[in-house]
Amino acid sequence: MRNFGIGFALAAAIFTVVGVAYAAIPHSGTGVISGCVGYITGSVRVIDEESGQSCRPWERDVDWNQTGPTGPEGPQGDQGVPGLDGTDGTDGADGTDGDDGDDGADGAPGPAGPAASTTYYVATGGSAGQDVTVDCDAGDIATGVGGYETNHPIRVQVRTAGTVPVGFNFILAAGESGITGRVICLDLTP
Ligand SMILES: [Ca+2]
Repeated sequence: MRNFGIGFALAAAIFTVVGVAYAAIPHSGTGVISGCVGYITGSVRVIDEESGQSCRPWERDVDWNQTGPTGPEGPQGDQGVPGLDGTDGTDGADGTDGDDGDDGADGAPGPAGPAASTTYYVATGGSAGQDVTVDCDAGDIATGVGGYETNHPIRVQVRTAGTVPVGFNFILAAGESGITGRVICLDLTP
């Protein structure tokens, strides 16, 4: 029984040491795994440097990092597929008025107007026992006058529209019984 108790205690102590060593490799602060390489034998062993272990005189130190250095940048990937069209933007504000344009070129000459009228006609009027008014048609111009009465001289007065002569009044003289007046009209409104 006594030997069994000693053996159990020894096993427990070894387990404790192994547990501590396992917990300290790699180094809890740096993550470095420390080891030693025999100069002659080339044998490698890992040590718990954090708990104070060190290489022996016939060994040299060697360390490994758990995490290696960052690798080189990888090659560029393939181009992605085109994205979807965006939504239409909102209308912009109205612009300011532009400058006035240059004057346009002169227009073509207009068509020739109607030939001046050279047509005349005679307007006639007459009545027994009273004065007579004879006018040209509306828009025409009175250019001359004529008339007759059998036994008496004829008295006439020009009639105007503004400054335009348009007809004549034929006025009975004493003793006259009737009168016929004639006006020569320039036909401006054929
Ligand atoms: Ca006329």
